[in-house]
Amino acid sequence: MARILPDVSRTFAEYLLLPGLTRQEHVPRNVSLAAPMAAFKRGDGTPAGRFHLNVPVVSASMQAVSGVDMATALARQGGLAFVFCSQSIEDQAAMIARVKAHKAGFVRSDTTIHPSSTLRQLLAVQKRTGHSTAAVTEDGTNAGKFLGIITDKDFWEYEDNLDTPVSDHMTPLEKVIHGRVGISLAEANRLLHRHKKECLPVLELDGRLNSLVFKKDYVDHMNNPHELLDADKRLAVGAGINTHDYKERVPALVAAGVDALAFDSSDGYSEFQHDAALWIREKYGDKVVVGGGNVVSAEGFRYLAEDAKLDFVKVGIGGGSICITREQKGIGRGQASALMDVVKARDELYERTGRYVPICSDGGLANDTQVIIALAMGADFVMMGRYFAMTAESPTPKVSIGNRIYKPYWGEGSNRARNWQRYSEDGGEAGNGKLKFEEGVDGYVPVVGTVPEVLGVTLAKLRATMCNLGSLNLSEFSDNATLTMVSEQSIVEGGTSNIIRPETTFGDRE
Ligand code: MZP
Repeated sequence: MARILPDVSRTFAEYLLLPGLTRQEHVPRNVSLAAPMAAFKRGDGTPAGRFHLNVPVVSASMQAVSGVDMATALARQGGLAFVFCSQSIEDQAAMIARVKAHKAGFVRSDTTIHPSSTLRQLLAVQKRTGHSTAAVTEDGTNAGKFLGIITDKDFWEYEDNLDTPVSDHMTPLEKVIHGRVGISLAEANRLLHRHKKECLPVLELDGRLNSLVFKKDYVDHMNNPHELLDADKRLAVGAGINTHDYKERVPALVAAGVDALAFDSSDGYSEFQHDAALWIREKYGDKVVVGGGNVVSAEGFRYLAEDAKLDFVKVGIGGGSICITREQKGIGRGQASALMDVVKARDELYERTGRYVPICSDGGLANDTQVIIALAMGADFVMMGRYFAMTAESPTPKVSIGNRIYKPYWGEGSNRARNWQRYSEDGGEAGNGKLKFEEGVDGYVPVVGTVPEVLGVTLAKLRATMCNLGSLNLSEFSDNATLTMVSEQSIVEGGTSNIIRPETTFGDRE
């Protein structure tokens, strides 16, 4: 006979936190939002493990969410994007490589030109790369003998003869302030500062170009102190993967420099995911972080965390804003109930074996409060789709509808995404390329700002709540958390009452 769980499926909106004692030291500037993302053994280095996020937020592996701009913007804030896998292996690996090209400090020049090329040709290269500074080398490659530098300030596109050679306009080597290979980043930045320059070429001993150091990267770094970088000071990036083509996809992503992988599946409690996870672990050991899911039960978590040896496990089925899995297939569980069950299983696994496997609450987070509640309930970090689809950095075009600006947002299980792999673990029915039924819908979300703007607000609220609970880090936060269930009437009481709000009157609130 079927087993019926005694508890009702609960959502985040049904809970509130009770404040704890706030001491003098509990102020936002003292709060750390670092969150573990890779499994670690008790006593292994820092509690954050071998790979950690600087803020507990990642973006969903979805076509309408995580492209190159999102990955760059989010890593700069300390989080991580999972570049979508519902595209060819080559295209996904190229996106990863583009994010990794953003190296803080020494960068390989991607805008290089031959001295006899014309200004017109230079403009075409600058347009393609989006960079205004070009290194001029003897053979036109980024490792050729360095001859000089040319930027958009060296000529006027509408005044100068665009058929004249670059060599007529460039600043030649003898006038270029440059460094030699081996110079430290601090010294390179000092040279830029002292000589009031924007770019410092670093040359090999034989005069070939090694790399460039830019003032704007230094400024960027100072403005983004939480930037998530790899050991080579490149921005960190994640990628979604599936259980069908992982033997080809994962090697391409690892070669492109990916830091973390996550199986993108609505139901990850499967032998397909288990076998794929072990294959990756066997081949790459601890070199790359591998997460999986999604699950909604302690059993599902234990299977992926213990048997499949995954680094983190995503929790949530059917809660996503564009998701109709629960309606279509009758599977799923309230996000809060699923999370609490899995948190218990994670803590029990840690007690029993000393292995800590972080969990990610994925989908259905409708506002900042719910992000805070999920972290208080014990999620190590959260994954969001809609939240990021609404930002300037999501890969979709803006659309004007009525008097507002929107962006399209669609599920990976929708016909539009045609992501048949994700919704057919056995490669059967839907695996023939035709979706028999959809698990996701296609819609629009309002544009609300840039990633730094919206995330800045969410994290400010999170830090403030952590202080209310007397916590300086996320693990203290969930240890200190006392939650209460709320009645419908107390939710009404928590909103504004008996006043007129101009936004409501003018009808421009959601
Ligand atoms: P949300 O943040 O938009 O509410 O939810 C995003 C999450 O929904 C994703 O991380 C993924 O787990 C899930 N998702 C993506 N596509 C679908 C679908 O088409 C879906 N059903 O459920």
